[in-house]
Amino acid sequence: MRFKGPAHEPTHPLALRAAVPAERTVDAFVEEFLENLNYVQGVALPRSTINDQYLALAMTVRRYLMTDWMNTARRRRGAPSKMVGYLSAEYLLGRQLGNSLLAADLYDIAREAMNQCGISIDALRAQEVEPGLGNGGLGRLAACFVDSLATLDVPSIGYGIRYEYGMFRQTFVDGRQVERPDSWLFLGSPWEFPLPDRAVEIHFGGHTESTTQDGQEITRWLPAWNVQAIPYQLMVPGYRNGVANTLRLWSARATREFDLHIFNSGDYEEAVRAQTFAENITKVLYPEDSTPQGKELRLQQQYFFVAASLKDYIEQTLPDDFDLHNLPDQIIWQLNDTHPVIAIPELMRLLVDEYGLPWEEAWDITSRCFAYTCHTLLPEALEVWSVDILGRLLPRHLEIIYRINDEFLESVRERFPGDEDRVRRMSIIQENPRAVRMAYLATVVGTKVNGVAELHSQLLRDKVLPDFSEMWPEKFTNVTNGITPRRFLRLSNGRLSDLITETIGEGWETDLERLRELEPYADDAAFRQRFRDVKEANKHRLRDLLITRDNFALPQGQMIDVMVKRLHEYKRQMLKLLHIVTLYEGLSTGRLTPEQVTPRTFVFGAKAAPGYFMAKEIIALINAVGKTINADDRFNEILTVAFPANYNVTLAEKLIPAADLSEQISLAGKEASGTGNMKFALNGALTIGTDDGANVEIRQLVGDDNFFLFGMSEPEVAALGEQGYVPRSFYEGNDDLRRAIDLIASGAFTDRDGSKAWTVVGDLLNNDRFMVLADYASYIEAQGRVDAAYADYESWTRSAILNVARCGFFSSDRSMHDYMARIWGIGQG
Ligand code: 26V
Repeated sequence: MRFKGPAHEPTHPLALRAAVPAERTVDAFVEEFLENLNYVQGVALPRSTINDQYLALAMTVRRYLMTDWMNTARRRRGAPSKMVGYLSAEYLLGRQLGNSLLAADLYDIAREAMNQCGISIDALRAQEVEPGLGNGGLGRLAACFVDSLATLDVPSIGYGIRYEYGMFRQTFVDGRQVERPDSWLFLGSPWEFPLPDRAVEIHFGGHTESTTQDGQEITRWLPAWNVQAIPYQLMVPGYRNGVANTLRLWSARATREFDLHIFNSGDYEEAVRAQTFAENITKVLYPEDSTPQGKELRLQQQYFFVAASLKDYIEQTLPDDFDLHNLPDQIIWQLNDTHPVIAIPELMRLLVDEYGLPWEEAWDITSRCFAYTCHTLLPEALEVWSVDILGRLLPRHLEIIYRINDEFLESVRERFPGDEDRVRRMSIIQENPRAVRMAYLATVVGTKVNGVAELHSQLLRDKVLPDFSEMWPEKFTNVTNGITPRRFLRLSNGRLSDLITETIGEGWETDLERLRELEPYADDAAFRQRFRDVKEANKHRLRDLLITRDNFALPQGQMIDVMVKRLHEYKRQMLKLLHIVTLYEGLSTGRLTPEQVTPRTFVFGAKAAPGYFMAKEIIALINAVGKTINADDRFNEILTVAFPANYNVTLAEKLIPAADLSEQISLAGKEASGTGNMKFALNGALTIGTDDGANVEIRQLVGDDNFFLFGMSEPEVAALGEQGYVPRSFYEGNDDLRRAIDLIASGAFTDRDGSKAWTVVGDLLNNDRFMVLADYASYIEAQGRVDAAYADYESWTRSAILNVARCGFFSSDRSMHDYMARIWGIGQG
């Protein structure tokens, strides 16, 4: 099926006019809202539920943005230029209502309109379940990037997967993580536009057949089964610029053959089973797990969405008579990590098998259409697909990968004759077990490979892909990650935003380097007071939220020290826990007097992958320590541990603006970038952090005086590893550390059952892959500097203001400009 719009141009003048926006007045807004409530929801205001009202409000905002959306599409069709296809298996979008109101500049009108209807707009915003279609930083980065692309009016489209169930909802039962399904679609999502008539068919399995025609070998793929990919479109509004881009998410549905099969066959149950099987493909987001291998369904998801996206673009976006040789002038596909890398053999297959291009020409095109972003340094996180699984699911793609590899290894042999060791190292196919290294495939074929922060890109070149960077140094580049200042400052921190606007004027939301103009105000006592008032008010807002959300009363007047991110050993939540236990142990035994301890609330937010045993043990331990400390009335005024369950974008928006201290304490060389670190600094928290990921750049920008650096550097980590790391020697050599660990191991926090604490502690003593114990002393020393600095609250505030003023670099708008200049070859923005 090829959908190309109407065969005849419409003749009625109304059908031809450009979309007209609705009037931007409170009255018009109220009218539109009631109209939606009555005629879309089918209820009258007095009988409407809060969900009815939320849906009607969303529909109303959507109506205003829709004209931008249609006009953007129309304008781009009129002046086609090279575009970006962002391929990502994850988009962690966060709630849409507030962001849409902000982008459309309708917030004040909507608030007043709702007031006049007797409705609290905040209550309606709270009704929205965020689409959590991602695991963590990688998915949120994709959401920030599409926001910036729209704000910069870059012709682009985001492609992804419409998971029916996104990131699981985390609850704690006896302090242990329990996962519940995230049924974000249950009450209806007003933001998506399903387009079932634009479905494309995606094939799987079967086998290939080769024949020779006129001396040419022709290969045909004879798949065994297929599913339909239904596109769901979401608007991505730019910030007050009349632009809306598209996010196209694919949902799997059984093909009509299944229906027919059900109808015709007597085996009704079997037919329904087959249907369920097809629809399982987009049922659930895979939690980034401890073992990425052997997840056939995950490979199905990956192929499903990229095959649908390529087909959608080639068949439905390009003109019918398009010469595919010119494809690289029309589109660059950005591969967000290895998840969409199967798009490479898919494009080769389309060009060679379906469009009949010679292999060499197809290769020339394909090798200019893709660029690859790597988001990790951990070897176990680099995706590989067993040849068995890949060959069973995508036999033709496996053949294509083999041929790419053969030709590539030939070129390695030419360049490095006799170096078979290198050939083995660089092969896209790994031996024992035989598997396809997706990062290598992307590196070999892509025009560019980038890391996500300076240090990460350097380590990527030198340690992860050294042979490749030696072969093609020009392929490698860096683009430091960024965050959208719209959501993570303007929307989430209205008070600070207002103070900024009052001080330096408007426009900083789209030109974040302008925050530099705040620098002189760091020395202005009156400004500092106002800045502190903002922080205080944000703490109150967080307090209110945690009382209703978690029935947790955040104490007042304590430093708020926050570590929020996925639970992973390399991120070292345990380091922070050891600091807490050290303070508690010191206070309990009287070695520390209360006066020596800065009153703090230690906040954690973290989900563990359901299959990641150690991460779940750490969560249980944090909760156990928190329970004991919070219940100990002796230290109520000094130490508090808060671990609100189900950390997500919505909670981040409340937590980050309230934070005084941001914990970015991964082992150097392990965190590719981090983006939470940027959000905290931009909201005026100071960072305690290692020289890792984007921390390096944050520290360079804000200055050593305004950043608490600790821990080994990456070369020191490497050296200690080589020399043979013995964690127990650090335990034995540091009294505070020994006492903290002994206290945990004694069972003091786990109802006197020491064995429960032993898994975590035992691993630290005997293994400690991420060198928590080696960095402990340095961390405790840095926390001492934090306390000392906090004691001088004027100077602390000064540093916080300078953090805000100097972090404009971390706008994702800047990241997008860098991608355009260094990777996409797109000139303007
Ligand atoms: C995946 C896995 C799967 C197997 C077990 C261990 C493991 C560890 C990490 C990952 C995540 C890999 C991809 C990822 O999410 N990277 C994150 O990307 C962010 C955006 O670039 C970046 O800020 C984070 O530092 C990086 O961890």
